[in-house]
Amino acid sequence: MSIENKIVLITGATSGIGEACAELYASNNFDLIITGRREEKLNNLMLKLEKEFKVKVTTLCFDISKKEDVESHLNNLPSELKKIAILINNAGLSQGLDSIQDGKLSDWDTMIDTNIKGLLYVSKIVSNWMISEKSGHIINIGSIAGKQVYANGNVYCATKHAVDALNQSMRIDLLKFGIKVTGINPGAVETEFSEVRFHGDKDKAKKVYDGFEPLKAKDIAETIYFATSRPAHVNINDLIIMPTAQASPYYMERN
Ligand code: NDP
Ligand code: 8X3
Repeated sequence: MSIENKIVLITGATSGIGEACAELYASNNFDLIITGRREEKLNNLMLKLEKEFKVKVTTLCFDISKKEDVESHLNNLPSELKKIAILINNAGLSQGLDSIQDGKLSDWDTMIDTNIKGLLYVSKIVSNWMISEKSGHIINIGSIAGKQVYANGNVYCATKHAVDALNQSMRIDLLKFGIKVTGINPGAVETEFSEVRFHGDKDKAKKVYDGFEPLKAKDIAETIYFATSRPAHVNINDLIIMPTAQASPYYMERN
C-alpha cells in the first residue's frame, strides 16, 4: 500500500467495464477509488485487489444521480486521495427499449440523471482537483449510441449523445490546464448492461448477444489503459470500438 502510486477514480466499478478497469489498473500498480451503489460488491473487489496487487483501494458507495451524495462522498476524501491522475466516468445504464410514445418517464429520468447529470456532478468536482494539480486525464464512456441512434433507443441514445458533446466541450474548457479528455465509445459489450436495460430479464438480455462474439469488458479496459498510457504530449480524443461482427447498431453478422 502506498499513497505514492497514481490514483485512478472509476465510477461504476461493481461490474462490467468499470470492474475490468479496476482489475487492470490495480494490476499496473495504480491505487484506486471505486464507486457504485452495491456496497458488498465494492468491498469484495477492494479486498481482492488489495490482496492480489498490494495497491490501496478506497470504496465510495453512493448513487451518482444524487447530487448531495456525490458531493459529500467526494469532498470528504482525505486531501491525498484528491490527487486523481485519471477519472473514468463509466457509471451509466440503459432502462427500457421502448418507443417514444410508450417509454416510461421513470426510465427516462433514471437514464438522464445517471448518464448525464451524474457524470457532470463527478466531473465538476474532480476537474477542479485536476486543475489544482495542473494535470489529469478524464475518460468519458460514451457509446456507439452516442454516435448513431437506433429504434427505441431514443432517450439512452440522447444521453450518450450528450456525453459525446460533453466530452468535446470538456476538452476545450480544460485545454489551458493541460488536462486530457478522451471519449471511449463501445458497441455491444457483454456485461450486466442488457440485464439492467430489460429490468432483470436474464433470458431477454442473453439474446442480445446470441450468434456473435460481443466485446468483453476487458477489451474496453485495455483500450482505456492504452489511451491513458500515451506520452504526455499525445491525447486520444475519441474512439469507437465495435465487435468485429457489428458494423453499426443495425448491421450485425449473427450465425
Ligand atoms: P454494467 O451494468 O455491468 O455496469 C454499470 C455500472 O454502473 C455498475 O457498476 C453500476 O453500479 C454503475 N451504476 C449504474 N447506475 C448507477 C448509479 N445511479 N450510481 C452509481 N453507479 C451506478 O454495464 P457496463 O459495464 O456495460 O456499463 C458501463 C458503461 O458503459 C455505461 O456508461 C454504459 O452506458 C456504457 N456502455 C456499455 C455498453 C455495453 O454494450 N455494455 C456499450 C457502450 C457503452 P451499481 O449498480 O453498483 O450502482
Ligand atoms: C450500449 C450499446 O448499442 O446497446 O451503449 O446502445 S447499445
